[in-house]
Amino acid sequence: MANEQLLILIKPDGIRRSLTGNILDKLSQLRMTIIGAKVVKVSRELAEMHYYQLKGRPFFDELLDYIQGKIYGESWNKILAFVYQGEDAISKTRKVTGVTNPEEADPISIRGAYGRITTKGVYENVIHCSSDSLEAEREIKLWFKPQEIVKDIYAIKRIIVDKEEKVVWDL
Ligand code: IDP
Ligand code: MG
Repeated sequence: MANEQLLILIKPDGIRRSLTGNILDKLSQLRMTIIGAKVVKVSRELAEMHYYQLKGRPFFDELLDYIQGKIYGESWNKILAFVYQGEDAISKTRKVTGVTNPEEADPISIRGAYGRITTKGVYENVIHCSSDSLEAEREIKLWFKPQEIVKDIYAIKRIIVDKEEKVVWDL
């Protein structure tokens, strides 16, 4: 079994419907540890980079509006971002999360219990989690700076910007 880390996002619908506690409770059953956590206002640029593989799909623009909370109004542009670590963390989290389509997800999974499809066809599936370790690395480096994570998980480098030293991911 591998010790893995992954990115987990509680999407704007999860926050709006006050599901944070319920979701974290289900995740805590997996005995992973949190090594990074923050609230993020999602820019269009960040949304596009996060979902770059889905560019060109018919639901892409709606997906960007959804992950930025725009479909609920400007004040709902916030998500909670976590880096979790644990043995086989990715497959365990994917299982408790459930499949992408909330109507097809196991009813006791997070998406099955709390997700829905809106009348406009948006999958409100309340949570994102990385699907494999390569995706996890790309996503964690996109959402978090090295100093926002309490463990050394990927290589870093020190650079000088405006005469000040900065620690960044060594991509
Ligand atoms: P995942 O979140 O289960 O890994 P992906 O295929 O990576 O699923 O898709 C990313 C996100 O894009 C989904 O969580 C969902 O929000 C949205 N999405 C994917 N497929 C569809 C679709 O067919 N209709 C509407 N939204 C979709
Ligand atoms: Mg995915």
